[in-house]
Amino acid sequence: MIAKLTDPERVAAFAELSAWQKVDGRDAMQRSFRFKDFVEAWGFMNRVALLAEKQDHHPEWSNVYNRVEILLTTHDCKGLSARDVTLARAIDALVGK
Ligand code: HBI
Repeated sequence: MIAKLTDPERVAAFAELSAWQKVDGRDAMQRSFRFKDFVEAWGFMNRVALLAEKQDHHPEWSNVYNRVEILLTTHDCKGLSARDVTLARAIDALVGK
């Protein structure tokens, strides 16, 4: 069973991952992305999908044309865990933060 982030870990995570926001009513983190067009957005989603598979940790996400919304939380512990931080870091690296 993966552990939920402690409060200090959560504070540190949001400080580091400054492009990610808290989610009202959920122990989760979310980030919005906007790309040149749908093909760029789709390519990004494909790369995130491969990261998620490699990490065995999957986002809750949506796409409208050139926009992608990603929400990360860990189902197993019903909140934010180190897996979310790891995936968020990897996603940020795809877009150069
Ligand atoms: N993705 N976000 C998220 N949370 C999980 O708990 C999770 C997952 N992907 C796969 C996964 N767990 C597996 O370890 C099984 O628990 C399904």
